[in-house]
Amino acid sequence: MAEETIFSKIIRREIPADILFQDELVTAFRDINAQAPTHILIIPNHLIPTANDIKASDEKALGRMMTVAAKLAQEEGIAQDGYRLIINCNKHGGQEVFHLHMHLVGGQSLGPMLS
Ligand code: IU
Repeated sequence: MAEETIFSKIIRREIPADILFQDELVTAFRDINAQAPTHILIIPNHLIPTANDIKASDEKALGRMMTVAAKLAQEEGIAQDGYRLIINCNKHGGQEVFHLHMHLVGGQSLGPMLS
């Protein structure tokens, strides 16, 4: 069994976070260390540690993450100009929290890559 992270506590609302969306599959909340005017994390409610651990049975939650990203981009007013969706994996990807999460980043021009 993989170790829970602080994100599980956010999902269960045991610690505060600025939650923008939650349903039975996913939770979305503002990143505490925003790198752009909009910086939201979208995560599955069940623990998937890294992209390496994704299984076919996770497809419904992963699909919902994409749908929620598109909805939140509209709500944030960044859809037209554009944004970036990022999933970091392990050391070379710069992953720090081992509960799979997708960053929705926008509200400014991001350049060729987010470092
Ligand atoms: P990474 O992809 O694992 O590097 O990103 C982790 C992100 O989680 C990072 O942007 C943190 O600012 C963010 N975060 C958060 O929003 N709330 C928390 O309690 C913790 C990390 I710990």
